[in-house]
Amino acid sequence: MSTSDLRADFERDGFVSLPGFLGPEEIAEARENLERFIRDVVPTMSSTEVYRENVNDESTLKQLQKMGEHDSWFGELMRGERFCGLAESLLGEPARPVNLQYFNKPPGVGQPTPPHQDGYYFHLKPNHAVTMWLALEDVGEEQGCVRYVRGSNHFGMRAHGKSGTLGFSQGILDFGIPNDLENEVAFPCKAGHLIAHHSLTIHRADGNRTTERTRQALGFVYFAESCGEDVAAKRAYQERLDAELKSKGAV
Ligand SMILES: O=C(O)CCC(=O)C(=O)O
Repeated sequence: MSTSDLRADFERDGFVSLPGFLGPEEIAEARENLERFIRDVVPTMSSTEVYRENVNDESTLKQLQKMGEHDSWFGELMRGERFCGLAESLLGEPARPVNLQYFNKPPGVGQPTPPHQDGYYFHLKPNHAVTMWLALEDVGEEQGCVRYVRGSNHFGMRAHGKSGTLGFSQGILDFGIPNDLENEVAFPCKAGHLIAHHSLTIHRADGNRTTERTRQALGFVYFAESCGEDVAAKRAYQERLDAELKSKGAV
């Protein structure tokens, strides 16, 4: 698909889907580096950047933040032409790499991702950013694949409130109305499949209903260069959240 067709789809639907964006050898390399990162880098990270479903059980690792800042291999992946170039094509302007995250739903305990818009967390004006989600393994509906509400990027920011979900603290309070579920599209992905959504696109995922399969992915976040970021509001929000999680013993 040409870059202009891709961008037109992104603007119309609020998302695009690129099966086979990375090949099997590239995914194997990413998984090797992830293993190394979890073994060598995670022990050096702050507890507020490492989320586990059960704080005392390493096998329940669900989310990592800022991987590109902690490790040069992931830093280069996030800043490199392959991903950053795609972000710029989708946004229609130069883009700033902001975060590289790991998303897992461990078997048996992986919780649903509440419906949300990433822009609610980003504090941008205008809200023009993209998140790309790369499947590191085959992810079916039963493991909790990502679901996008088609066209929801055209209707601004919905009201969010506390979701009670570690890693996705805010969710859309009135999800379901008027046509959220009718317009929802599920994205089961094979390893290497990349899906990408705008910061105003509503999305969610079910929990992992399997007892033996993980649900591993990487999330790449890019802000359009023209966006202003309310850094003070973002920092204040993050500090409140970290304090709350620490006081509950969740991190
Ligand atoms: O992996 C998930 O369940 C959700 C990921 C997500 O919300 C995102 O990439 O913005």
